[in-house]
Amino acid sequence: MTQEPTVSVNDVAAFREAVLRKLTYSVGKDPEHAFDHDWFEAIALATRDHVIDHWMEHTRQSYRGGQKRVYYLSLEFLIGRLLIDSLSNLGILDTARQALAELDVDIERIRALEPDAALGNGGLGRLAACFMESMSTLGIAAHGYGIRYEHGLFRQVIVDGWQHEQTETWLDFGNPWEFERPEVSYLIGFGGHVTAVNENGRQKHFWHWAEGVRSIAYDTPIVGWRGASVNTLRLWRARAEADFHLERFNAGDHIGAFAEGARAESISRVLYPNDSTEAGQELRLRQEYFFVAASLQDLLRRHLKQRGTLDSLPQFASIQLNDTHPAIAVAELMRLLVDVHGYEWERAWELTVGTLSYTNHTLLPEALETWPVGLMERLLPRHMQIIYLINAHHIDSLRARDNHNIELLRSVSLIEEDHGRRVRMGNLAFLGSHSINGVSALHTELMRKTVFRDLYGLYPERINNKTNGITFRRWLYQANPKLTGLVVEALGEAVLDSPESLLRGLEPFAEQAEFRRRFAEQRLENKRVLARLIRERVGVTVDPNALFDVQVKRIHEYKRQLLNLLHTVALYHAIRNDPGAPWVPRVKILAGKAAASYHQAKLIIKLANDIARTVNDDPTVRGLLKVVFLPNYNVSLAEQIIPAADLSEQISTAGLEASGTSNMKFALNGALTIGTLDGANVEMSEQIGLEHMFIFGLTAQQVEARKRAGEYNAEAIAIESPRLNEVLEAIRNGAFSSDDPGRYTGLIDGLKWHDTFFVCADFEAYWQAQLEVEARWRDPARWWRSAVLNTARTGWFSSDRTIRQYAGEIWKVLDDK
Ligand code: 26V
Repeated sequence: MTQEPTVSVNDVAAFREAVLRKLTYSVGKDPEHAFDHDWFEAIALATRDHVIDHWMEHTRQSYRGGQKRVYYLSLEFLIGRLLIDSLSNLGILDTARQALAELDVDIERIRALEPDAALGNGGLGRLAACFMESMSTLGIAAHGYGIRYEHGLFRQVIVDGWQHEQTETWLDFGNPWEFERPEVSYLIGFGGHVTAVNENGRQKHFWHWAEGVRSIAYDTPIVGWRGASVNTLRLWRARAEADFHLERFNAGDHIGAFAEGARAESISRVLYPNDSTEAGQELRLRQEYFFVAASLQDLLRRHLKQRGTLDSLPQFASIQLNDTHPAIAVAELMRLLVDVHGYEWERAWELTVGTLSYTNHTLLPEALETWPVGLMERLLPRHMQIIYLINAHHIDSLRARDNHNIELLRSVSLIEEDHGRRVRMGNLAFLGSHSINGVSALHTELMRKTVFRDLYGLYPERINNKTNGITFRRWLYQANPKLTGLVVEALGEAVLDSPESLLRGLEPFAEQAEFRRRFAEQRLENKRVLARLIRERVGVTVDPNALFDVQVKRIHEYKRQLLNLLHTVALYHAIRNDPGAPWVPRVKILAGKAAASYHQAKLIIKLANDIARTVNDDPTVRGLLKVVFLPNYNVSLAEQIIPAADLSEQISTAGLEASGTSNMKFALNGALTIGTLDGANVEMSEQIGLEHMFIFGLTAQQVEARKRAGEYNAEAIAIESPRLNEVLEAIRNGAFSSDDPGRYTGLIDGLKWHDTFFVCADFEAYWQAQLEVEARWRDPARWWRSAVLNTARTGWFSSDRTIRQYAGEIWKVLDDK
């Protein structure tokens, strides 16, 4: 094998040659006959070579240095595209751009060819991806562990206004970033039974599982900023132990011979929606156990190889559980320590709790995972025994503390007795972890008061807050090169390395008219690009000078896209009633996917599209209001929308959005937020200043008080507000659905009878806040001053800050980070 020369940062010729070599020898094409996709592959492979150099060096270093390792266990990693990310973090984006230009290849066209790695649903998965990048940037020795889904989150197509789901096939052309590691493979058991034997006076348990599934590792290197270090994201694929049953095949059962294999491999076939209550139960549990078991075996093997004993596990390994999806790790680690490595129960428990920590990402009761005891017993019989034993120790220790409060015992138990017996994964994760964190100050406070109130009473020192963050490399430098250029021009290159502290330096520029003009100008250019995309994708022409009012996120009732739509209709009515008034031209942009089984969310998408059609076609509106629903929201689309937004909609019912992370992305890019005091919006308002945001509506406390009082009557509110009433009646009576006038009767009646998410309660306040938005927009000096200050004051929301806090306070790695 020939050693290929590596390219230094400015070596355009070397990069060009490297790409040509990859095109010829790895892709097998000559430049004249290469398709764009061939170029993509050649460029990705040439880029990957650089990554590998850093990767190997870093891996060697971390072994040599004996650093403590962090393991981030997550069922989701919403990575998006990696080409520009890698080039940019390696510092060779300009080099590559120039080299490709010399080859007559437009990097922007090639960039768009890369499929999104959509191995996540939304914020939770994207957070995991941002964290991976920050851990590499900070030089923390970390491994991400998850599943290499063949099909990521579905592709959303809109037909006649309705969402349809198509399978996502991101691997169709292969994946140039990953390395298959067939030699890194574990056999994962399911089902069967447990026997116990007495060995030297000690019970030893043997799990005779009935079905074995092979896990195969696929590694993707994740490069930090300026190539600081490179960590590994290890994703597992499920493979049948034997391809097919030869005897059955020979006996003529040509389909049945493959059935078992198909069942095994279905584990890594498709990502589950995280926001649907109707998820197929058994396969999901199999996914959870599969990736946890493979990951734990892998990391214990690494630890043993390096340290020779598991006694030092908590000292040299930290395992972060991303929500309860990997919570079975508590029982699996106990099983490995006790049954396989021969530890005494108490010692194993110490090691387990010392190593594991857990992040909670939602308080919604319907989202808290529980598994039927019967299913657990059938699929993971030994784990069920272990869970019972953990529970028994736990309850005994409470009784020993003289606690006989039945209500308390019931609430902190691992087993829920009320709705058929179920295992509570949240309680299991809590008990088995030394740290439990929420993802914003408000969310953590509510965690202490609600879901974990009683466990918090028992272990108050365990709960802590780690407010989410975002990686600025992707969400500012790569997504918004124009704004980045302006910021660098103002503050110097150093701001790219330390935006957390240096971005604040932008504050004085907010007072300069010339800077504000240029700030507005870069936004306008981004808006022109988005306007073109909108025309291409949905055939709607929008004016880039209009206010771009954006709500992009998963469609869920608690996120209240409906409130946004009610405002849209109210504005539409107001314009129609007084077409000559000096209206602020506005484009409402919405995007987001609904879980396939979530009918109400799908109906909201249909309503958005119905409203869009009616408003956009209405000549009396004269383009003052346009409504756009952009299909198939994903990371790449977010990267195009967010830098072009003027107004960011963060309008969840207070108390229900754990943090939100798009709120941070918008503010960093200089959009102003209209939002409730929910999740991280609260801390954003502390950093940015209330006067540079549009905060409205009930607080979490007020929502709670109203719920408790039980006297909230949405219909009465609607009757008192002629504006709201008119909107509701119009939608209800088919003003936007003449083809099916009854389409929204149920939706609107439902809102009046049990407005679970307080849409009507917040409507007037929202309308007023939107009036303030318009007033500010009419005064460009004020608007752009606020916009600049939003960018200047969002530094704290860097995921580097978040990761530094995890590293210092939970993982205890590298105190100097
Ligand atoms: C799950 C479910 C399942 C049942 C139906 C309703 C429902 C609603 C939401 C979810 C998602 C749970 C976990 C999650 O994705 N949380 C998100 O995590 C982000 C990163 O911490 C955070 O910014 C978001 O606020 C939070 O919703």
